[in-house]
Amino acid sequence: MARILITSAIPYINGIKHLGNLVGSQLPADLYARYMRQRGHEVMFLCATDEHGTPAELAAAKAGKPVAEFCAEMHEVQAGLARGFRLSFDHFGRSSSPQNHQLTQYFAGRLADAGLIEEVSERQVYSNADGRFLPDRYIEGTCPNCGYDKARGDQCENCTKQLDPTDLIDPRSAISGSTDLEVCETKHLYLRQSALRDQLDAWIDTKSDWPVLTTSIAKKWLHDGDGLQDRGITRDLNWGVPVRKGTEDWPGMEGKVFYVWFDAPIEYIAAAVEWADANGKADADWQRWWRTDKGADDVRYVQFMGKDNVPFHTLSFPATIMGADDNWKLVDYIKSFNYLNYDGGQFSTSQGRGIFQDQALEILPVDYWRWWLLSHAPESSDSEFTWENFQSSVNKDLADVLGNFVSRITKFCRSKFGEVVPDAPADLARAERDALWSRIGPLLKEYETQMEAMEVRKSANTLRAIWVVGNEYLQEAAPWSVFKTDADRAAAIVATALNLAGLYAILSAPFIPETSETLGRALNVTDFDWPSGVDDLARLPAGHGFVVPDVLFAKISDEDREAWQERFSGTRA
Ligand code: B3M
Ligand code: ZN
Repeated sequence: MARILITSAIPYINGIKHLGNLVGSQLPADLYARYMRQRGHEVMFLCATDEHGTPAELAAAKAGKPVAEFCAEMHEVQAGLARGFRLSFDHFGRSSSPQNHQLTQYFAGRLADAGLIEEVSERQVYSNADGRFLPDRYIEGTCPNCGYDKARGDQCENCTKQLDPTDLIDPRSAISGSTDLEVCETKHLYLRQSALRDQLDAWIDTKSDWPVLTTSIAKKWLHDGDGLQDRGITRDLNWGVPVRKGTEDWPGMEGKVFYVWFDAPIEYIAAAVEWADANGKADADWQRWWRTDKGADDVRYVQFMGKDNVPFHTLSFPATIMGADDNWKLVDYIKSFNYLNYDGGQFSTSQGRGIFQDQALEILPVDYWRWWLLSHAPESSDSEFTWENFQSSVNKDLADVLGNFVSRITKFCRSKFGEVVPDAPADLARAERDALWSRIGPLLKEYETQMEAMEVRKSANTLRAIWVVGNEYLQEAAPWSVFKTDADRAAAIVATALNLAGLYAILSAPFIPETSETLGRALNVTDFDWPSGVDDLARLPAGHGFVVPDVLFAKISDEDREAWQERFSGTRA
């Protein structure tokens, strides 16, 4: 039995996420966590909401709520959606937790003690009316390039020119509209990532098994241009982790907070502390996952994320961990994803384009989405959601292949033998099992290898192939005609096929957990242990009762598809 720590990129708090966000991190992480648990490994699966930064402040302001209140509410909304998508987190934390505050300040202190933090003086815009420094995007004015009068201090939206706040003509605060602004000297902290460049480079070189998508992004940042840049890790915001050096004040840093990307990955650790605190566990219980001096050297740590998050996880966060030099666990494997596009364009949270998590669950049960998303995961390249493709995958894979097999075998058994596994002579039953296992066995091995390797699409393909065997078997063995001449052999076929349906409940659970439960309940499967040989086709013995389940998957009609296509064609209000 191995111990596996799994984290998914933590979703921003600023709004409900779309399906592209889901398939790029949380959903495949859940697939892997469920599979590893089913195989008997000890799993710690952590996620959280990413609650700091300008986007959180802006979203709260837009909602007309204090930011702490907004985050608390949105956390509950996102936690509810995670339950809806059956994401089996051991803990879904909050980066604004006291545990994360403490850890973030601790890491900053360690890095400072190691000489890896530099104080840099910068000139920044201060708003007298607002009583605060303004981040670049909180300053508006007229673009010197095109004359657009709502250009932001970081960029002009109209002509896309990158700007400095001091470039703007007639600058004003985006918060209050005040023009009473002045440029002042202020200090910020920089993490000296460049000092860790060789160490990071050597570490990445040991990761020859990582996906190319992951290592190529890391290498690009290490070697392109001027190489790895030092990063500002503090901001002038009210909301965030206050800058402290461990438990001490940091002179000159009053009123400043850590940059969101500094504290967000630390939340992976803090989520484990939150988990321990919420469940009455001791410190040793979370430390055995995270501290190599407290047992975590045996842990395999796997992270899941979209490609845009890779630089932070291959360089910045490892720099924090290495720089702190205090026995913290480094990631062992990073599984990264490309983007999922939506019907000829991009999913976009800011533009409300695509299907959002709450909307998806409103129109169809969760497993329809889980199946489509995972079987089309953007692994080797970007992939695209279209309603036609969605309709055809659901109707074929789920309804025609899996659903149809389960319905045929359970109904046929009920009509001829009643709702129990029929009794068949041992030699006939054995022969059926051997014949069927010779086809299932090799596919099962392939499925295991692919799941182990986090080959999401390939695993889905193989699972589908395993489902297809059920229909082929029924078609070839034809118990309905055998029954007319040889009721014993028909009983052997039916008993074997019912057992296969029982195995489907187990093997499909990582992908479609809700349907697996429904199917398992209907067939009275109580033992979800992973199958390993032909005898597992006899787990449901003669006389074992079951009920014919309701239709597992309803087909998506053309009318429904067209209506949804229309409804989700524009942007969300
Ligand atoms: N919240 C960005 C994202 O959701 C960011 C990830 C943080 S992972 C530590 O894509
Ligand atoms: Zn402009």
